[in-house]
Amino acid sequence: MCPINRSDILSARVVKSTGSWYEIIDSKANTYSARLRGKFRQDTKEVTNPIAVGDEVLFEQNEDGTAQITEILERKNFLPRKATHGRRGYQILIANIDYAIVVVSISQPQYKTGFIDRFLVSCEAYGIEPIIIMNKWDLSLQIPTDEIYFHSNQYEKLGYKVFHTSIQTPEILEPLRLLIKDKLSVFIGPSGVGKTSLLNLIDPSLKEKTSEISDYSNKGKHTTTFAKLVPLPFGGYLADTPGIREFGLYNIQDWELSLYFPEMLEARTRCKFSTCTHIHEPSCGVLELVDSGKIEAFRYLSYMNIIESLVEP
Ligand SMILES: Nc1nc2c(ncn2[C@@H]2O[C@H](COP(=O)(O)OP(=O)(O)OP(=O)(O)O)[C@@H](O)[C@H]2O)c(=O)[nH]1
Ligand SMILES: [Mg+2]
Ligand SMILES: [Zn+2]
Repeated sequence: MCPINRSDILSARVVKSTGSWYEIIDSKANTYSARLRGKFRQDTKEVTNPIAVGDEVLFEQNEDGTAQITEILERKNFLPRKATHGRRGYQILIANIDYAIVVVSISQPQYKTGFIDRFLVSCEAYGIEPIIIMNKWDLSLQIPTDEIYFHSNQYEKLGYKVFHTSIQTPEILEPLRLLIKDKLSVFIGPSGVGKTSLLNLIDPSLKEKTSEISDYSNKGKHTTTFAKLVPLPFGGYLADTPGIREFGLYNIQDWELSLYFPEMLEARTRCKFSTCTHIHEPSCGVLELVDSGKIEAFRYLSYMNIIESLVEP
């Protein structure tokens, strides 16, 4: 047997996954096509993909220039989503995220706070810092904006960063650029809101394909088909993801959900029952704040919708 020479073991970041092949980039910016070493064992059956985009891995080079992934380094966090094709368990959408950026548009299509709130809860639950981008701000001249400003202010009050952007005024992207420099960030949001357009503005060398919005439905067509990490020219990685409709919330009990609503954290300590779900229980600290208007009705509505969805058949 030949002993392993430590200098042969290299580390890299997984930037793309296409089934059994992975694209990995090492610290010297070399790109390799890599496969998982044959005897690689998966720890948990609940996860349908053993390696995810964003993973840091150790690899060995093959003579033909490809690579073999030998080990996955511990993940700092990851964003799961329900397994596709009727499979059980979940899929890791992306791992080791510094910022999960939810991109929505103020119009065409108009954002839903329910979507934003579900995203925020997922981030809180999985230890990921969320950021909100409200895009297509140029359209604010054509629509009433009171409610949009109201929501935007509420999210800021809760401690979330909110950016108002438009691809027509690229200079307003500068603070966002500074924030994501040297970080691993991911764009998540419904189809047609401008994720790929923003990505192309942040790194013009990309020229990723954007979609046309279908006029009649304002729903937007689906263009981006898989998550992929793009190295940024100023340092860091940014991932564009396909239009995502739902986030996974796994192993979360109903009474835990309020832990992921910052405005409920203090109030929930005043509930009579430690497993209070803040829906029908007597002497509930959260319901008191809902009644007095200190917890916004739209947030509580999201809370109730999410709690209902946690109850799996
Ligand atoms: N008015 C306006 N239109 C925008 C803006 N940003 C993007 N769009 C348009 O919105 C449409 C959809 O943009 P994309 O970047 O493809 O949207 P996406 O979020 O990547 O969509 P998927 O890849 O399907 O998830 C395109 O026609 C863009 O030109 C903006 O700030 N203002
Ligand atoms: Mg796209
Ligand atoms: Zn309660």
